[in-house]
Amino acid sequence: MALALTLSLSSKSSHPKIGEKIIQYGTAGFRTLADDLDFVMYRMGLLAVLRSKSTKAVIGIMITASHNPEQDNGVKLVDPHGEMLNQKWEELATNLVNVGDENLESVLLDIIRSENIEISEQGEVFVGRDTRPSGVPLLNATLDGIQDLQGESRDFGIVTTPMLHYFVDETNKGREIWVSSYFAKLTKAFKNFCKDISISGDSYHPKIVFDGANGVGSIKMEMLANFLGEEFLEVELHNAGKGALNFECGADFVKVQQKLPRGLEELKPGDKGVSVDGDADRVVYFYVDDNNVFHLLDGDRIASLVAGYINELLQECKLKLDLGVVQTAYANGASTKYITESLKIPVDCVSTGVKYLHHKALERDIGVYFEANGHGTVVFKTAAVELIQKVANDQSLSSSERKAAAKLDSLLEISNPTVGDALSDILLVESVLRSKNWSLKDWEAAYTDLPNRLLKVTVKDKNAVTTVDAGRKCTAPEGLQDEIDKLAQSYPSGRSFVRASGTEDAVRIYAESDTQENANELAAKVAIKVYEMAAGVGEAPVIPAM
Ligand code: G16
Repeated sequence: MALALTLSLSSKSSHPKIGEKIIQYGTAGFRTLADDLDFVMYRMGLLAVLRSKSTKAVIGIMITASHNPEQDNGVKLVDPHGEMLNQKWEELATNLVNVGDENLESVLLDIIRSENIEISEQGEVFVGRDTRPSGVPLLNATLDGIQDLQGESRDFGIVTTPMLHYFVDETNKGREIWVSSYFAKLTKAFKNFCKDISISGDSYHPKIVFDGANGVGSIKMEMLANFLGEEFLEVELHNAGKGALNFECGADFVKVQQKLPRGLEELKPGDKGVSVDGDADRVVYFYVDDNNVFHLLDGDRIASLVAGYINELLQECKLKLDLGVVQTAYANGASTKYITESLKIPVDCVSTGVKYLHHKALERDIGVYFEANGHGTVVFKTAAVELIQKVANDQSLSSSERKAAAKLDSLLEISNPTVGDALSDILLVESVLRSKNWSLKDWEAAYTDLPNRLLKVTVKDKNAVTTVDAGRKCTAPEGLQDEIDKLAQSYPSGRSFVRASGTEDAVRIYAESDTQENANELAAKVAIKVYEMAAGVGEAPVIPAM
């Protein structure tokens, strides 16, 4: 008879559960005040070892709260191909985190049994963290969890989230990795792409004015710039660590506030502004025109730029591959119209969260996915890349066909196929702009965004706000959707929806209309409805003066 399995968790008493509030594995893992996370990290260390044993592959743990304020922290688990954690395991994670200390062993044993895990199997976990000071104690809690189930760990220290995803994927593909191999891969592909393109005229400048959100993005961007050399891309670094993380800077601030980040107030007309978020998995571009008016080029713009260019290259090299774009409800209506009607590329709309976009995009030969907030990448099937490489090397084809295929091959090599990656996305955008000899103004000319506004409202319980249809229809509180519909219909080209954030304790409100004033007003009116019908807390939203 087999002996009953028992677990001895020697560090459990050092990481006691605190608080009674149920916490959920949200849009991108657990995220809350860093002070409340010690036991969560310990338990995620335990879970990651089980996931590793179950998949017989390396699993990643990224300690980050990304775009959230510095006092928050969080954890994102990375699956074997570098993708976000499998959804069934998200549920196991939520359950494991919410159970009392006295039941921890039995819940772990349930997972071992239900997932048929061979406990003697080796378990290996890669760990990385962003620059938050709370990252170090939380790392120690994570390592305790890994050790308590006899897992091996490899600590990469301060890295961007997409770097950790890349390391997990590469290792599981049997390739040796070290921190600089990431930069070497990106820069080699970018230099290859650039080799036959000469820069002339006044439109494209190989220079960016970079807002690092005072986080890991600035550290790694500096390294990338050193690898590249100024002739390929000059990087003027700002918000490189002296101020508070994400405070009035970074991609989320720039996208939501639609204004220049702190430290870049003096951006000159013609300069290319670029902001990343706290763990450098999102990026947005921006500039000011001669009248000092701010212009934003967000994730929707990146999707249309990159997908449009890939389409052109496919036509030039006469390859018929299935190319598609994936967006969410936050995508500007004008971008979706432009991609489907002008570029003639199919667009799918899925729920918010890179995990949903990524899997949808994988259904295509080449899938370009971006959330409006600047989170996205390009994914592709191995067979598609092999076909592209075959064309690039086929001497019987014309030189223009071969060149287009070689460019496409380099472009796909620049992209991070595991998850949205701000640094790789910057090189993707720079590749396309360089190839087209475009300024940001040229890029922006493709279509005109519908004016839009994002707001958030804090409510007593954000889970009381539920949605269906990729977050576009609100099912509770009862009657809220009817109110939103009535309001949206009363504005020209009005569109609005609300959903509970999966990363912050808030309900997000999105509104679009024909003018910025109307979009602002519609968003505020919907925010007031949310506040009234979903038990808002704090100050009530107000309608801005016109
Ligand atoms: C995470 C997710 C993104 C999502 C964002 C906001 O980004 O990875 O896919 O768009 O949260 O989600 P929510 O609206 O649910 O708060 P990050 O960069 O914060 O990790």
